[in-house]
Parts: sequence; C-alpha cells; structure tokens
Amino acid sequence: MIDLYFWTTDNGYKARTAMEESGLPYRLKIINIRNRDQFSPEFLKISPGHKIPAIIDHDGPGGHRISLCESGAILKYLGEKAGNGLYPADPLSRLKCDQWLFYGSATFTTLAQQFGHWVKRSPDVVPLAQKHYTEVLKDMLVTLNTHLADHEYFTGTFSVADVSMYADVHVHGVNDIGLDAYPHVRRWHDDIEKRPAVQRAWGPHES
Ligand SMILES: N[C@@H](CCC(=O)N[C@@H](CS)C(=O)NCC(=O)O)C(=O)O
Repeated sequence: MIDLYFWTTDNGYKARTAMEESGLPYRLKIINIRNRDQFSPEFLKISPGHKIPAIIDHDGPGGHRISLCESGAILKYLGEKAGNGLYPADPLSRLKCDQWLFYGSATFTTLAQQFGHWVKRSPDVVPLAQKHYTEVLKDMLVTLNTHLADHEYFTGTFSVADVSMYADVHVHGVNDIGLDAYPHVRRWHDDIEKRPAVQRAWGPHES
C-alpha cells in the first residue's frame, strides 16, 4: 500500500495521475497547503522542503518502508514499480523519458508556476513580470508543440514524461494561454485528457 500526500496543485495531480496510471493500491493523505499542513513535524520528515507531493510506500524495495518527495522522483519510482510501460523498460527509451520527465519537473512546471504566481495570483500587479512569464510560457509551449509535431507522446508510448508535462498544459495552457496556436499540444492534451486514469486523478477527492 502506498500513501500519497496530496493537494490540488499541478504537482499534486502529477503524482495522483501516476498513481492511478500505475494501478498500484494507494490511499490519499490530504495536505492542505493553504492551511500550512506541509509544515507539520510529521510531514517534514517525509518532505524536508515542505512540498507536496510525497509518498510512503509500505512495501518498498526489499520490503522496506520508504518515503519519497519530488514529483519527478515519485513518477519514476511509481512507473518502474508498476512495470506496465509507464516508465519504459528499454535503456534507450529511458534516456529520452528522463530527458522529458526532467524538463517537465525542472523547467516546464517550475516556470509555469511563476506564470501562475505573477499573472494569476499575485496581489501586486507587476507588468514586467507578467510579460516575461507569459513569453516564457508561450516559448515552452512552442518547444512542446515542435516535439509533438512528429511524436505521438514525449517518448514513443505514453509514459511518466507525459504525466509530468500534462498538468501545467492542462492548468495554464488550456485555461490561460489557450492552445489554438499549438495544435500538436492540443491533440496530445485531448488524447491524454480522455484516459480513464487521468479523469480519476483529476476528479473529486475525499477531504
Ligand atoms: N520540485 C517539486 C515542487 C513541488 C511544489 O512546488 N509543491 C508545492 C505545491 S505545487 C508546495 O507544496 N508548496 C508548499 C510550500 O512550498 O510550502 C516537485 O516537483 O515535486
């Protein structure tokens, strides 16, 4: 059994999507970051940087109970554990999966979150920051669109790289920028959105 420490943010949905796609049994543990649950001493033992998502796998490698934070590490762990292609088995495919998985967690989401902060949520309106992060987000969407023009998914078949990228395309690409200028991203997004596991992951949860 895996405990998934979750809140309703892009990174939270990435981990929940990977959990659903893995088919592994799990329980949701709600960490309401608006209420600062992430600073509780118990949670800081699991995620020292006070960030969701995190997991505890009660049956980790060698039967050990392990904890893990960082969405990229969690996605890779769950994909490998599932053994269903969510993280590819072939070493060459793994290289490219890692490339896009890291792009998703280190570059795309990190910068998209800055867009979210400055353009959507900041009480201070800073036009330069709004312009900058809008341009950054559009530039990244061009990067994704160019790759997806001749790739169905980021690495051959559906993988954790797609899971990692989907969250902020869904949140900011669809809702804020719009995907009309990025037709290959639109095709890829709509394909992933239909997946039953994705719909479960982005659906309601017990509070
Ligand atoms: N690099 C981390 C980022 C995680 C992250 O930014 N988590 C946010 C929510 S999306 C969070 O927990 N923020 C609460 C805080 O920083 O106190 C990952 O990919 O998991």
